[in-house]
Formats: sequence, structure tokens, C-alpha cells
Amino acid sequence: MTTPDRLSVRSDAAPLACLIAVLITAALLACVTPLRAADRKPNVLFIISDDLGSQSLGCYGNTQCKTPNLDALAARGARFTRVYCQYPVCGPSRAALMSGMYAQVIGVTSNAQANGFTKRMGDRPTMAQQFRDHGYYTARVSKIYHMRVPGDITAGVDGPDHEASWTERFNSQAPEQWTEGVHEHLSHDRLKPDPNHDIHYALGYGSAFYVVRGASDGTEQADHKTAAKAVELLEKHGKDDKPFFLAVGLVRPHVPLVAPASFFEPYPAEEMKLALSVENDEADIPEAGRHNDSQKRGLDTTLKKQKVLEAYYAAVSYMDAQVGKILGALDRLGLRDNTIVVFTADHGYQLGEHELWQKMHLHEETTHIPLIVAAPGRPVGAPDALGQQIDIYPTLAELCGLPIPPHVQGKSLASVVNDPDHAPAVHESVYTLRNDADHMLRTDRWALIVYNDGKSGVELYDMEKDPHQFTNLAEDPQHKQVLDDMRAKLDAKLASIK
Ligand SMILES: [Ca+2]
Repeated sequence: MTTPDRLSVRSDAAPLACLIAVLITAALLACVTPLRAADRKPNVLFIISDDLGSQSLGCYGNTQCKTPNLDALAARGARFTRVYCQYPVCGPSRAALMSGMYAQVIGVTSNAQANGFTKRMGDRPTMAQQFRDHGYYTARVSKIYHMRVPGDITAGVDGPDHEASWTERFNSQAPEQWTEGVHEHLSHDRLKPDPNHDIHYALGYGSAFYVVRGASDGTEQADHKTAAKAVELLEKHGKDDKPFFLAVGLVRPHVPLVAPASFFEPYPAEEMKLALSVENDEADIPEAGRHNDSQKRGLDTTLKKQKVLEAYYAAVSYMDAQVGKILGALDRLGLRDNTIVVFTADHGYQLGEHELWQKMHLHEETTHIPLIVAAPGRPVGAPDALGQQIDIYPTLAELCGLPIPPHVQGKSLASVVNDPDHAPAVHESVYTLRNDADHMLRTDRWALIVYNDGKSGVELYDMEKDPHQFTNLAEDPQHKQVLDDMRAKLDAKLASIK
């Protein structure tokens, strides 16, 4: 700033010629360099974990489970605290995420319907396809769209993928429940025998709390192979003229809970703290909301529940270690400054809250998803803006200067990424579907859960006073007006998203 002033008083001809040359060069550089930088759109490294409850992450408040790599990522980005999935199971939630549309609108409201995703999308571009159509190299490593875990992993197949999304795609075949090591089955799901390890589906391992303390260093595991492939692709394509959209799918902590034995060591079962609870917590939850409870799953002792936490945390830590390898490569290759890193999960998970386990619930732990967006040059923060999984597509499109296709129903959260602490609210309410007629609507203060359009029960929670959803206020006369307002808001939401 001071240089021109100082130089402007000089009258000597030679320095003046130098000055003119310098100014011309600077002007040329000013024209050329930023244009080049603007031409080269930012890369996207998109990492998604499977069946990951955000309450198991250190950066989301867990004091026992160790997730140093995700904590470090959160410390350099926007860690969203109130973002919700569109459907609490893999196939529909991933269809919503990748299409940018509500599950009922894209028409995938069960895992089986994920098979029809490509046909239902038609010409409308998915998130990855939009990047591919705008000059990006796009790659999928392992599970991005629905894959059956563990069947599609042991078989090493694509699952119901969307081929047009990807320049290249890679699967990570692994032994899953057949991993060598110490095996334990904690729940009482019926497991079908498979002596030859050649049957991949309908064996029961996709839902049982089946645990393997692996005997090896884990190099045979899917997430290890996925991280290695992701690192290889960063090395190969990180410096290409084309930017990359690299989508990395980690399958843990989805069951079976498999990790090298060393990952279990920090979590002795008897020291694991169970979820907070209050007496008779389940009494005010309608039967329709209790399908996957401790009794039904055979988790009938404190120790069994602690053992689930032990194994789940081991699997989360193993997944976190793979994230660390990928982010380490990003830094080693000098790519951090032009790469937007996103970490999320397909949906959340019950880890014993209200004596409920796993997914297909509409309570906070299952509907809430972790979302960390670390975009170069943006402030760090923990925004409490309400958000939805289908917002990720338009958010990334906007951050990278891509158009947002008209079919996308999500809203961009780019304003929140750009200014986590001050951005105005993007949503008044957010919404999750289960089955055909079970709904969750969340506003700034209230959470409404409606089963079978209300015929099978209703739950209403004051999330300010009761963030753990212990007290269902739906039958409380003092909250009748709130309940009526929330039901009206739900009706309006349903009418608006068709
Ligand atoms: Ca309760």
C-alpha cells in the first residue's frame, strides 16, 4: 500500500522505467494468476461412514470413544450440530443424499427400492454426476450408494450403484464376519450356517451384533483397502488439470463389528458408560417406536450392552484411523488448500438410548447425522443451523461454483460454511420419513414424531429443556397448542415436498 506513494515522488528516469515494467508485470500477473486459480475449481473429498451415530464421536461430545482424526478435521472446519438424515436406513438415505431429493420423491423408501434408483433418476444428475458433467474426475471407492453390508462386501460387488456418477469406481472386498480372530455374538439374531464361506446374503450378519476381534493388523479389511485406494487416487489425480470429486465410503461401524484386536483395547467392556437414562423412559414411547429395543435384541444384561459399546467404539476408532490416512495423504500431497473435505454418515444410530438399538428409529440419535465441512479459507465453527442430508448436494455445488439442478430439493448451506457463527437460518424445519407414514419434524425448539400418520402414536419433545427426549409431551394438555402447531407444520411440510 505504501510502495506507490514512496515511488511516486521519485523523478529519476531509470527507476521509473523499472517501475513501469514492474507495474506491467504485476498487472499481467494480476490478470492471469487469479483467472487460472478461478478456472481450477476446488477438489472435493467426500467421506461417508455407515451406521455412525454422531454421539460416538469425540468431536460430538463422546468422552470414551477415541476419534482423533475426525476431531482434528472438525477443529479446522464447520462442524454442524443439527443436521438430519431424510430416512433412517442406508438405501433410502443414500438415495436422498445423492439425488438431493426427499426419499419419497425419488421413490426409494426401502433398501430393496435402491435397485430402482438409476431408473428413477433418469436424466436428472446425481451429486457426483453433476461434478462429472462439469469437468471433474469423479470416483467412488466402496459404499456410496446402497451396498448390502456385509453381503456385497464379502462378494466384492457394486451393489445398486449409479454408473453415470463415476469416471471410475472401485469395490473393497473383505472377509467381514469370516475374519480370523476371536468371535462373539452378543444379540440373539438367528445366524444361518455357512461352512464354506460362499453364501453372501441373508445369513443374519447384517443386523446381528456380531463381533470379531481380528487376529491380523487389519490389512484385509474393507475400510483399510478403501483408504489405500483413496490415497492411491489422490496421488494419481491430485495434480491433474481436472479437479477431482473423490467419494470414499467406509463401512464401519456397520455390523458385523470387526476390527483388529488392538482397537478393542482402549474400551474394556465393564468400563463403558451406558447411555443416560431415566426411570420408565420407554413407557411414554408408543410401541411403533420401540421395534428394536434391548429385550427384543437379546441385550438383556448390562454387560452385553457394554460389550456392544466396546465393539462399536473399536469399529468407530478403526474407521477414524482410515480417515486419518486419507487426510494425511491430502496434506502430504499439498492438496489441503484447494480441497473441500466433507465427512458425514448415511444416518445416525441408537446406542441404547431409550433402550433402543441400531436404526429405523425417528429419535434424535438415529435421525441426527454428523456433518463436517472443512473448506479452505473459511472460519472454523460449530454451527447450530438446522440442516438436512439433501442440503449437501447444493452446498457442494455452490461452494464449487456449479449450477444447482432444478430437481434438487435441498437448500445450500454454503452461507453457513462461509460464516458458521453468523449466517441466518436456512430452514425453519427439517424432516425425516420412515416407512410410508411415520414422520419426524424438527424445528428450532421442538421435535415431533408421528407414527402411521398419528394412528399409531405421537411423540413431542422440547429439545431446549429435554435434549435427550426423555419426556414425551404429546399427551400433556399444556402442550396441546404446540402439538397442534407442529402437526400443522408437518402437514405443510408434507404438502410442500411432494
Ligand atoms: Ca421417555
